[in-house]
Amino acid sequence: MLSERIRKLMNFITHSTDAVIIYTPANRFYFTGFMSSDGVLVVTKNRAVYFLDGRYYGAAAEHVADGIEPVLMTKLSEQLKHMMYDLGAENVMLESGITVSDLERFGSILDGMSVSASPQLDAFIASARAVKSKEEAECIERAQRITEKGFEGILSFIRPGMTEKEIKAELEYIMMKNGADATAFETIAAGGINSAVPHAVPGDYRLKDGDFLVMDFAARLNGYDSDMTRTVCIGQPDDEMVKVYNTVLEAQMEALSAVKAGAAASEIDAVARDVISAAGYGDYFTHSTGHGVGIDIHEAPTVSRLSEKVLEEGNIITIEPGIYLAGRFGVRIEDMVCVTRSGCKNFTKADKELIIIA
Ligand SMILES: [Mn+2]
Repeated sequence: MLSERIRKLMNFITHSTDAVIIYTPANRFYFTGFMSSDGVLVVTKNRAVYFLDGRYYGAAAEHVADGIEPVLMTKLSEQLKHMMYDLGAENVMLESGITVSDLERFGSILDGMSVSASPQLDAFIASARAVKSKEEAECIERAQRITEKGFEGILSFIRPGMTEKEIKAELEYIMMKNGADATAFETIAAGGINSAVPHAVPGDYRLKDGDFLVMDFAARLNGYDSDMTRTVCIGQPDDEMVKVYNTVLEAQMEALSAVKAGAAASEIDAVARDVISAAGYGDYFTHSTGHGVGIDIHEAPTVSRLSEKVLEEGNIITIEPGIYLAGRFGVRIEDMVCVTRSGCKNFTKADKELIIIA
């Protein structure tokens, strides 16, 4: 029995080309269910052959998805050439995410065939990956539970005088201790004026009273990411900080309540943006409202002004508006939700009222 993912890919091939080579790690994992640093998955109209080196070949035999034939990679160039010549392949597609040098390498191995990087293949895979299975959604939700243990733990750890790097280290330590395989990305802990930089890198800045602290962090579990951002205040915020915080929160809640299957992603972005613009901060919401999350931390669908996607049941997306006042402070609040027919299931349970660290 062929796995559903491979079957859909074969169907795509039947309508488009003779064979595809899946080479990027995230897509290899998606189609094979097996994580490895190297490997070449070749899929034709009726076969899925996974070339793996000696480090992975043995384990792959037990763990790859149904219908995939693991083959020990001895001399890939010869093995691949033979397979394609036997097939009589003329057109071979690769993902456009591969490097130019890899494209050239496969092109020279398959001399005489048309070997091209295909945006259509990428679009097909991105759409497939954007709709999560029940198992994938459960895994992402479990990763999010670990992420939130990190948040609970960090709240009793933060003190004025600590550096952003200390906050980052502790957050990651708590997530790892609670079962994370890794962090999904480099943790952001941005205090004071650094909170106004959306992708700040934690440094030696020491938190002081009156600072916002933006923390964007996440656990990875079994190959899947989670994602979350909270902004807390060290000591008492001033009136404008409270206004900005509540504006971001309102934008986030409004956008969340607009999420459902059939809604345009651009419309969700507009809901958040309108709340922020109405409060006078439209120019300071400088990124998109959200993104899909899965094997990659940023994947389809993008929740932005320019997105042409319509949300589908099973999409897992973030809703994370922010306001960034350069040289002063910034606020971002991010939840991760699974799109349902009538709305969404919010995987993020942590409180969103402004938390003051006394
Ligand atoms: Mn995010």
